[in-house]
Amino acid sequence: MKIIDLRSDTVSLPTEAMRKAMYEAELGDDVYQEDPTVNHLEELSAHISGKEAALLTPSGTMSNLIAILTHTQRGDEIILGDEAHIFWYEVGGASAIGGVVPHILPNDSCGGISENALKAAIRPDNIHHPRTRLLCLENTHNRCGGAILSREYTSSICEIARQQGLHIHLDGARIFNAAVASNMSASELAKPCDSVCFCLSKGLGAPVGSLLCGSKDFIAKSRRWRKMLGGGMRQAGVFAAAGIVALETMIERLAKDHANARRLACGLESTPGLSINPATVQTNIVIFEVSGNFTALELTEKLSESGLKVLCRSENSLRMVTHHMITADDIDDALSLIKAAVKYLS
Ligand code: TLP
Repeated sequence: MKIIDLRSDTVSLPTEAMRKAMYEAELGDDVYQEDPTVNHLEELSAHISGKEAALLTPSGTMSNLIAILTHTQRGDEIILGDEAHIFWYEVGGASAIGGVVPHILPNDSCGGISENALKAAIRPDNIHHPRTRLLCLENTHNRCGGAILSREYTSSICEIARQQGLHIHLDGARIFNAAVASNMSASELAKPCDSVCFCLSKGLGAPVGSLLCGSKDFIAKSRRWRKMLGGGMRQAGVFAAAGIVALETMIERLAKDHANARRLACGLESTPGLSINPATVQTNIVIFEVSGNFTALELTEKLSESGLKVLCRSENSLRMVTHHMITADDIDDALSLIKAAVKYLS
């Protein structure tokens, strides 16, 4: 049976060029900063993100945690959206390990936080309050359906945060999707932020890795946190080599994933029993709702039996994510399977 896996872009496998680069990679001990391939990837990443330096970590989760640890002290407060990945899916590490207080503000459907809500949330200097220290943003925004934070929005919200002495971290796990879709460089989108991390192992198709980018001083401190968390790796050049190929060859093609996501959304819109507004699909994430007589879990299970893997988000909502292993024909096949499953369940 043909399997079409749309649960996430994290399921995408490395390309032939990546596998070859991994095999041939020049290696050393990266804890001594002697792995030439890691060093090259970090230099390239600093350049692409427009920051002074970069640090390779095993995952987006570790990059976000290290950023929070480096920007804050125990007892500080961080501000983030109520749909933020850091809030939902990172095991509460910021609180458990960093000892920070999350102050959650409502995300709008575009992944933003209102400027007035931010102004009201930043605490005055008072012995009773935690110190508000960090604003965390996310671009593209996962739980807001891959929405893009525009450069204008990011600049203006960061301006408010900065005036109040906050640092700003951008979870840019999918920043290149935002960059390609808005025809702008990742460095422009990340410019107003002190730090940004991006992932190699999502839409870019590499097997492992995330890069945390910021000033030289920030990255030097982050390197110590990475070691403490057990993220100091030895011959990490084995997978950094794939990351270099990812940055050199897999960014521009993300436009195809976005076109496939729109194709999927349009097909879903015309399926009775499902609801989605295709105009909200800006990048490679497609979130839709079931409005019929069945639950999202029932649809997920039915689709899985026919070889289509999707993610069940809640009782009535599902997610699909396009990536480099998914073609337009796969999208058409997926739509046929969905229409058949919906008919069966209705
Ligand atoms: N997101 C994963 C799951 O954790 C939900 C996915 O399948 O989308 N920031 C954002 C915005 C992310 O979407 C993710 C992964 C991460 C951070 C964490 O990255 P990893 O999985 O490398 O720790």
